[in-house]
Amino acid sequence: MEAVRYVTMGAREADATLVQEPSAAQQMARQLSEEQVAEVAAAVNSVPDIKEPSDLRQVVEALRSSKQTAFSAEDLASVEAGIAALERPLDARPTWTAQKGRGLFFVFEGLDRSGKSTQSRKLREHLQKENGPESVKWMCFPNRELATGCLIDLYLRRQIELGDGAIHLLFSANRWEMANTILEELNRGVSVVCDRYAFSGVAYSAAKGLDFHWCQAPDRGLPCPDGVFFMRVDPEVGAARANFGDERYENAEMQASVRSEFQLPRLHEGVAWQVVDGGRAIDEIHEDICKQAAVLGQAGQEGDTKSIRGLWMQQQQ
Ligand code: Z5A
Ligand code: MG
Repeated sequence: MEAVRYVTMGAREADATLVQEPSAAQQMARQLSEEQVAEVAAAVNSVPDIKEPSDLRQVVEALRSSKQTAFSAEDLASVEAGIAALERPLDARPTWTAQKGRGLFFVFEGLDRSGKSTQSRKLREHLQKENGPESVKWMCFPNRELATGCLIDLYLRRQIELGDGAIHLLFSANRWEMANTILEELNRGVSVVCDRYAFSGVAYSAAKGLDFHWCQAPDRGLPCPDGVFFMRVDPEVGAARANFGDERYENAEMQASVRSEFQLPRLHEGVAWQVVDGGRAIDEIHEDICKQAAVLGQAGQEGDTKSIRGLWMQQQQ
């Protein structure tokens, strides 16, 4: 497999009219000292690349047997719980039971700086106005607050090194750790608006040269969203937006490969995939998304209950 070159394009000037919330990455970065980061790097950088989900346990063992202080025994146990979800064969993956009146599950996907965070937060506000402040939960992947997410965060900021297989599986474990929470929220009538999901997982790893089907396997069976808004922007548009170039994959070459992977029909099979022109004004895009969300919310009702399928479970292996 050809190694990916990480050529940073450099951050462009921020749009002063649009206020950026500090990213979860920045929040997580403040919690670990330089010494702690160095200890984690020393422990995991020597782990060989990984082929099977169970191999990911080597990362946990490397951390457990080192003198690092960033991750507690409890943190490492939670990483192992995420790994256990990936190890399950397909016929042992959970089936999701939907309750009557459940909330809706919307996901935003797209290239870097395509406006996912902006638009997902605006959809949350819109749904809150329509149905009440407690009616929506916003989340994002990677969830950098989880222990798996902390490792992912360190990797994305180039503080630690992990093989392409290992990091792919960690991203998936990070989602499995949240799968029951997503279900619980939906079944208590709360809609979930999510910034990136398994589609990013496959698109970014396949773009590095990993096998597409291998990349899909760990995420199969996760709750399938009711709708995915894919924010389509020209590469130059994303690269010109604030802070582009700060993280590992933010370079023109990688973005072009990710764009091709996102377009593969297999990624959208069985998924309500909506392509949104993300090059327009923020409010215009938002209006469009609100209309589409209303239509998607009506689709697929079985009697009174809208079922929740397992992602990519209908596909041929
Ligand atoms: N990754 C992976 O490899 N595997 C996985 O399984 C997952 C992720 C889940 C971190 O993601 C990385 O992890 C990512 C993929 C990989 N690759 N990289 N690098 P992240 O979601 O945490 O990345 P981020 O830091 O939030 O950036 P982003 O998501 O790429 O940006 P965005 O959310 O799409 O854009 P935004 O923050 O809404 O907008 C960016 C700027 O543009 C901001 O200043 C806005 O105010 C402005 N903006 C937004 N919309 C517009 C319009 N319409 N006009 C003008 N300006 C706008
Ligand atoms: Mg974002």
